[in-house]
Amino acid sequence: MLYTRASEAANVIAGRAPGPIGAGVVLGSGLGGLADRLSDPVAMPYAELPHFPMTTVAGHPGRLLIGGIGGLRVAMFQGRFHHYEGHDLECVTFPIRVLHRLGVPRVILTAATGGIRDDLGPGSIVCLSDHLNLMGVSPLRGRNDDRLGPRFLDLSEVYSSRLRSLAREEAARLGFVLPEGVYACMPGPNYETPAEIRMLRALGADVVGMSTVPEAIVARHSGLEVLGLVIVTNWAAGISPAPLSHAEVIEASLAVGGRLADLIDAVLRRLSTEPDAG
Ligand code: GMP
Repeated sequence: MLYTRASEAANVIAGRAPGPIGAGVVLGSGLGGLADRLSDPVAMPYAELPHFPMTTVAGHPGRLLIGGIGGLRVAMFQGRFHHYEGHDLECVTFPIRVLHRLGVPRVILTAATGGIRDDLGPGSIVCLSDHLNLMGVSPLRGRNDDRLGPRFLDLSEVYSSRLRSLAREEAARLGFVLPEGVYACMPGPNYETPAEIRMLRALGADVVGMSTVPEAIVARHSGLEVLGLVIVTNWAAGISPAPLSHAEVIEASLAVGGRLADLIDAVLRRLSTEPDAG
């Protein structure tokens, strides 16, 4: 049972790195470098944790790190699971269930995306305000375990307005404006056609990717606060004449990753000053 599996993984993690954890962070393609900022990290390869699937994507090494950032203990997932790898959405979102069983109150989701909106070109950092789940399935499909969350979940505010304004303030302090945008989640693994991107634009999407949304839904199901911070690594298909490639995505996210890392670092430090920091 999912509840039992998540609890077993959480118990092993808590045994190896005891103590309350104030935030989880899921690191997207090419963004693994943020983990270098953790003080006294304890690294746990997914292979050593019960019930964790294996990652198969370049740029996703596959381990959990627990360490400190400015007084806050943080759990960072370096390497995530995607639906397009063949994992079902229960596997994809398993790390979020584990955060819940560890008692972690909030999660920051990061990702590489294609830019659709005119002002969101490569190199932009975007704070998610909402999403379109176009995967054709919800990660909550199947029998509901009430210990994990409610059967029918309200998604009126997936991405916490409190965390969004906090992130905006910290970006301003770092000297840049943090735009907000709507993330369209496609199943992948192929990139979109130009016609699909025109469709997504008409539907109100600002950026497009193949992750984040299942995790955000499960985080809300688990009662976690969610912040989504994504990097635009490329213009979405058809906007520029250049063909899309994962090598370009990794290169671009490595180039901007430092600035996103600064922002997440600042947000975590700010959270560490809150009374419920953990
Ligand atoms: O390079 C592929 C990886 O980056 C996937 O994990 C996607 O989530 C993300 N990605 C970056 N750019 C794009 C894009 O233009 N479209 C889609 N669907 N995913 C993208």
